[in-house]
Amino acid sequence: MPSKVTIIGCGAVGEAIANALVISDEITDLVLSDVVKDKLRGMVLDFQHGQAFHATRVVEAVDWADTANSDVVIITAGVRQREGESRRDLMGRNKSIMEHIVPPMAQHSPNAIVIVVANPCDFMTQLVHKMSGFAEGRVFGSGTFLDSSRLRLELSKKIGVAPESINAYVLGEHGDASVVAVHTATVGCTLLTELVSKEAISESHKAVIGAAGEVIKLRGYTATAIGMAVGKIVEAIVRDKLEIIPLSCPAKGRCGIEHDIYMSLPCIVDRNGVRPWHTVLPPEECKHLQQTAAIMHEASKEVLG
Ligand code: 6V0
Repeated sequence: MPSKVTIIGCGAVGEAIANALVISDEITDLVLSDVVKDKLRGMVLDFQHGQAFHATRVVEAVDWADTANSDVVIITAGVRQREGESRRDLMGRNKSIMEHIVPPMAQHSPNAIVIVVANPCDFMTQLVHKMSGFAEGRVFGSGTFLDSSRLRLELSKKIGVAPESINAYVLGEHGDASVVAVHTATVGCTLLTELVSKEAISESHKAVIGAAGEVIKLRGYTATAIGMAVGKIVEAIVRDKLEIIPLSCPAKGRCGIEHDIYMSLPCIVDRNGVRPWHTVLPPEECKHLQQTAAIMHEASKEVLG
């Protein structure tokens, strides 16, 4: 199936996603777009020089017309955290970048599925959805898919099994107020809570919350793992996989959440985008998500009014 993907914002994260997509060979056309044109041209040439090793045609977007009729648009344009900054600190700066991007993107690719990666991911996703006017399931954020991968890694170190064998979700905010779905997590067919203590899970969760900060302190930015995560989301779309992934989506009405906010909850992903996946959590975890939702709703007033 032909599939055209556009990445808007080709800094560290955009390039990591492009790499993941090209190596997976799942898409036919990849359009890279950025406001820094010389650097973009250099990146596109670098990808084209590897054209003999993969089937994806990589081109640069000279203008918005080059992005026209994309099946998937990935938005990573935006400033990133500096050491000590939280994701929410980026809110105002990245809102103005979205205001430049979303109207022409929506005009040129009215049927696209849009994946928002720019931070703060949940707030930017809600903003992009509102500005685009697209149907709900067609705009979502990468959310806590990456956080869940980080959690599986941390737990795998404690338990001594591969992260792939751990079915554990981080939900809620992609940020400091995330929530681990502890009671439904499994390792093989054993409940996680049978294998490790609540303290050990909470220690792993702490490591997840601190993970981005640790990488930023050491190398200045995070990009590689989010690149892989978004590559997997695109694969689930183009292969119509019906895969369940925690992604940033409208939360109102799920798990007792009453606020009109976006946060990560399990979604089912196919070629039409995402749909909520029936999720039953114990009351204390629902309560935790509801509390996070209330805090996020307050914070969202800065971008959503
Ligand atoms: P970067 O390397 O500074 O790249 C950002 C790119 O966006 C630059 O190349 C800019 O030129 C470009 N850009 C800015 N404005 C526009 C515009 N109007 N149109 C097109 N391009 C534009 O940052 P990096 O790639 O490291 O991070 C990008 C965003 O992703 C930041 O907001 C990060 O915080 C966020 N991340 C989100 C993650 C997640 O899990 N959701 C993970 C890592 C980073």
